[in-house]
Amino acid sequence: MLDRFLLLSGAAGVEPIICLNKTDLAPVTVFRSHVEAYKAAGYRLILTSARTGEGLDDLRTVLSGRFSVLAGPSGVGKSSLLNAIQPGLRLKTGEVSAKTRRGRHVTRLVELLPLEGGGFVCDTPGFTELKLPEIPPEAVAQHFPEIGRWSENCRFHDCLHVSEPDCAVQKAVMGKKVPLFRYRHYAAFVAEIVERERRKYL
Ligand SMILES: Nc1nc2c(ncn2[C@@H]2O[C@H](COP(=O)(O)OP(=O)(O)OP(=O)(O)O)[C@@H](O)[C@H]2O)c(=O)[nH]1
Ligand SMILES: [Mg+2]
Ligand SMILES: [Zn+2]
Repeated sequence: MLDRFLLLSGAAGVEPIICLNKTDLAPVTVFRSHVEAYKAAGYRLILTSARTGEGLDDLRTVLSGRFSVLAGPSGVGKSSLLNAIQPGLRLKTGEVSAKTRRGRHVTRLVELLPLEGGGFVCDTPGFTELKLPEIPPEAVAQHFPEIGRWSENCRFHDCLHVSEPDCAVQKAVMGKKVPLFRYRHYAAFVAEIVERERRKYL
């Protein structure tokens, strides 16, 4: 879901900032390698907990003086985070369902909220499904910075880095220079876009 979202924001020209919330619920060791992978790729990433207050100053700083949209699945704590950085907002929040372990779509509207530190932030309803952007499959790699940076050494300039010969990306993946989970998502998105294009002409 996150990698889908990063691809969408990249294609839309919106600067993504990753916010990993509820850090109080898991020991750092559980997410450290993912955090390192995204940071090494060049993404800005902040760790927060609306419960303990961790990272709230960072979040406030990141949001101040610009237009931002807080997006993510239902129940991750988007409204709770905004309440925590600015209690006057009094946004409604809700428990995650014990049965499905998902949020309950508490926020119903996209709201543009003025921030005390300047700027505006949109709280949004959690999404359940994300379509990939309307971009050609060759363009996906440029939105995966740690993958795209190898592609200039591929034999073919329109290499999709999936099964082509002399592919510098596939070599980098084998050499563990690209995190495998990111490459897998990259390859899945390319396949999904190729399939979507194919269906258009059926
Ligand atoms: N332990 C823990 N719980 C949190 C944290 N942030 C939010 N929660 C809880 O997670 C649940 C969902 O929070 P919300 O703020 O309603 O989530 P949301 O992302 O706005 O959800 P939607 O509006 O449905 O998209 C609530 O029970 C919050 O109290 C956190 O940092 N730690
Ligand atoms: Mg909400
Ligand atoms: Zn390649």
